[in-house]
Amino acid sequence: MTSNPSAQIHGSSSELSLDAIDLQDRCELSNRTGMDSETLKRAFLNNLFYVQGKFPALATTNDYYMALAYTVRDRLLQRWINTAATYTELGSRTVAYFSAEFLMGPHLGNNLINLGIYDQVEQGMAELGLSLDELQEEEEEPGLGNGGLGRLAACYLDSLATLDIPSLGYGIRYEFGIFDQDIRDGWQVERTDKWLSAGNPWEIARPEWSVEIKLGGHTEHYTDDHGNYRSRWVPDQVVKGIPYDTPILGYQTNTANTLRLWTAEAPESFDFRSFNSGDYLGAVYEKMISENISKVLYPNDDSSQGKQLRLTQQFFFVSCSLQDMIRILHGQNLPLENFHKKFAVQLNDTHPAISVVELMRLLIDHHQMDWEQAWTITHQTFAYTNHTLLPEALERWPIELFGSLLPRHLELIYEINQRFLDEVRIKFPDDEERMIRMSLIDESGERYVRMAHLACVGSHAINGVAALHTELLQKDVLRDFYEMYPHKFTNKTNGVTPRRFMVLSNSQLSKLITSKIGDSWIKNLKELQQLEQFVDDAGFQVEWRRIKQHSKTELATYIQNNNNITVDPDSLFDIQAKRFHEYKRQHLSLLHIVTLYNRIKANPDIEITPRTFIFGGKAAPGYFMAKLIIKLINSVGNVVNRDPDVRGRLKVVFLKDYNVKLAQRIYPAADLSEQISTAGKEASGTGNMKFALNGALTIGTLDGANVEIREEVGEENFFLFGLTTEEVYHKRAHGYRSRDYYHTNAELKLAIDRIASGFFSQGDAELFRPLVDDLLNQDQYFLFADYASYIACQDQVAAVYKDQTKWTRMSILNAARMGKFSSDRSIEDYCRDIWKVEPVNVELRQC
Ligand code: F58
Repeated sequence: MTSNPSAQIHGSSSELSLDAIDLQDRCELSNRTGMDSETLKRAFLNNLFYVQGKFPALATTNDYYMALAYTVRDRLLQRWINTAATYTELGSRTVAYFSAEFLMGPHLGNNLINLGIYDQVEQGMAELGLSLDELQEEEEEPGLGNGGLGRLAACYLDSLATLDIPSLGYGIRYEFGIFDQDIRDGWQVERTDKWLSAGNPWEIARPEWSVEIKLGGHTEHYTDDHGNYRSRWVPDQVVKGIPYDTPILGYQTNTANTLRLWTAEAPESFDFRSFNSGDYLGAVYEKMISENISKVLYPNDDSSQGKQLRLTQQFFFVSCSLQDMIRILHGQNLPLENFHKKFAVQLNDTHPAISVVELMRLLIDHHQMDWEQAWTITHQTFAYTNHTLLPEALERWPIELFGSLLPRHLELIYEINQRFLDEVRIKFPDDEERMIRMSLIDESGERYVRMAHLACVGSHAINGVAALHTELLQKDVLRDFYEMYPHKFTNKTNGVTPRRFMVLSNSQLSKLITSKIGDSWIKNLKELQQLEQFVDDAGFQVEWRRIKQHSKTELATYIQNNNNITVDPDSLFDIQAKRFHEYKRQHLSLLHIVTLYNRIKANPDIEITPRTFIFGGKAAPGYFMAKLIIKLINSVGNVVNRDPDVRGRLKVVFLKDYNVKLAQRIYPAADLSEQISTAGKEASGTGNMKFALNGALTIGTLDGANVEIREEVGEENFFLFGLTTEEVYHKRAHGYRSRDYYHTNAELKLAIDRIASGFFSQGDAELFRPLVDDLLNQDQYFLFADYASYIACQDQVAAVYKDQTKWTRMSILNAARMGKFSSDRSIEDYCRDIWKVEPVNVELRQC
């Protein structure tokens, strides 16, 4: 085993002569590692001078932010290098989390919390006349994800490090992340997210570990020296993958794991070829094409199928990562046969599923392994997490496109498929229909490669992300695979990190909790249960309420500054923050708003609980209906917020550009969390967990993790409404007619008629017609069927809110009973049941 301390991240076996650093040098390191307020300040000013090249009089806020970020990074580096050294020496079994998205959110605050120096740094900055809050605002967040799936990956990295599990996150370093959202005239407008333009102090490029990726071309067949028939891939394009590493520090531990993201570049040799032949522009063009690969994150339209660049991105990062892992294996002098012993790879949905084939190709074509052994290693390596129940969201690639980009992989898929279908035939003889359904190739019309099938066949474990979701996968979406391989299926209910979504974002509530039960809940969220003993303690209730009120006031100020809308912090803050999608039913909440408005218009003196409805979220740029719903929210807001009859009792706010930063402001300020998807559509949801952890009550359907949240907090502390999944299936099967509900529910009819009439669109009765027509004629997400139950439930919410003691009690119980939903618990489940990996203790060995 090498003693190179950085070999797991550096992967080289050459000796680094740390011993040559003499004692004095080592102690000078303390300027870069010391954690007391004085040392931190000194280091900060040093970085301002030597890294930013500024003295205070000329420094901008960004200079200060950068200087602080480097000060923090220095402290991370010491832990990072020690962690890598430890893993390398021990040859530790390592989790590789493969994900096309990592929605990390800003790093500064989180790193300060995990290092345990937040308060010192805040004080130190204040002494220098700087506000830590302002410096944190300066950070451009890396928005390298669309929503829940990408954020889950980020929470899991935090928990992996906190639990001292050796792990690497592998993904793509998109130059442009999820678009920035503007609102113009009520419509969503997208802007490019240039998150790297001011530089990224958290990453380190590692060009020395670049790898080459082949694309396109054709295959050739030949007989090798041992007389074996073999295939060789002759690509027509080669690109270079360059890794950029970001340290991921755990909470109160020395473990700092690595997030390794790949950037695509043209290999120099390609430039040269064109350049030498005088084709300078050709060379530059080549470079441009190559660099496109990691240029932009795909927004999640459901129609992302058939986009060549997306398949290229997937293959690119998977191939880079697998080659990198083989390099690490070799660097630790481990044989390739041990690949699955060294690494457990988790496939975050099907986006990295091509890795099943790529690992087979690397083992067989590059390392001359025989098929059986390669297959054993491959399927022992991978495990697959499914995140969706929407059939239209299951990835498939047209064979033509697939074969033109990855000709060798298509051959291997045919071979895998043939062997797999032989197995199916043996287990289920004479069941041709089943073979057609299960095949890796969809041949019902145009031919496609089915990525979910590939992931199921190539993995030893398959999981859903909430109990109901896993059950529905087994019964419905992946039923044939469950019947074939029941032992592969497990549930792994999602979780969220309490470090970012409590300690950092709700420091006052966190401090109150810690003052009562100590701080071990931060690493062991189940301990929150001890709060139950204070649920009837009047003093505790007052404090709990005061903190909620404080967060609401802060959000009210934000709304005033950003939307120029005055909202009352005493009103009920009713919040729905998530991606816009019809199945999530933001428009069901809109029907509630319009209903309340209609009640006021019919009787302006009606007794009503004042509410502020807050929405946040992005719609995929090509998703017309989702964008129309955003427009409708803003249109309804324009009318309701100004109508004197309303007397400020209802306010509707759309917060633009919902991202991790904004989410951290929103969760602490919520009274009511809207989790109102059609039952059977939301795989899990994780916002639902973050809201409840911060003391919001949930109004929700029996969907995704709502079911388990309700089980935990108690049905008396959860506002339940709506059809169950079974009822939805039943209605669909027996001819659902939304119009019947419209005709029989007067309030629903009035709400729809108001929207249809052009009342909210300055008389334009055409604007919202697509939405209204869809609801009246189709309503595939059953808004009308759930409307009455939703409104009745909301009336109950309003009544309970009037009793602030009761509400506060419910709020405390919600937070106290959220222990299950820590991502630490999720990760422990994965480690035990799927990855079979143990924690590794890291000692700090340098100054
Ligand atoms: C989400 N999926 C689920 N997909 O919708 C949510 O219920 C779950 O809690 C979460 O995963 C974590 O398990 C999701 O966010 C995407 O954003 C895809 C990105 C790539 C294109 C297709 C959508």
